[in-house]
Amino acid sequence: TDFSGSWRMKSSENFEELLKALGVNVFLRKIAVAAASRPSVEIKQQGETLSIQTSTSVRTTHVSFTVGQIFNETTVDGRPCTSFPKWDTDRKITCEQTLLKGEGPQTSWTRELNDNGELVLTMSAGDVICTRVYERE
Ligand code: R12
Repeated sequence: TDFSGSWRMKSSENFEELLKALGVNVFLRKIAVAAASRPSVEIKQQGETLSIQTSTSVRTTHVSFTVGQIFNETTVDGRPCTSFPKWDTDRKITCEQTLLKGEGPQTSWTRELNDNGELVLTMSAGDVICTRVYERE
């Protein structure tokens, strides 16, 4: 599996509900939802190591990790966490997050290359699941 490439989002479900579940206030939610409607995602993969840059007008994140190894990132609402990415199948990575401090719902994400060559990102907070589908640019 090679996630490498430039990706454009084609659909998003439940992103605002996800932020709500994380306790993000309505003001920041509206700004985040607007910004996150047109993200640009750049992935570089070499073997089991991925580098993912996600850019929006209000926030750009960059993570680099090796599947099977714990790394530091932030939750989608910006709280520092440790993350443990694993292969779920040979085309899907599941990553459980643990907050460094404070309380909050359990969060995780998954990234999968589906049969149509699309990248499917899910982000969960408690029982709320946001699904975002990307196609190659
Ligand atoms: C908060 C502050 C900001 C945001 C939130 C809380 C905005 C977050 C954004 C996230 C985008 C995620 C994407 C994910 C993906 C684009 C814009 C929520 C700036 O306190 O598709 O991979 C300051």
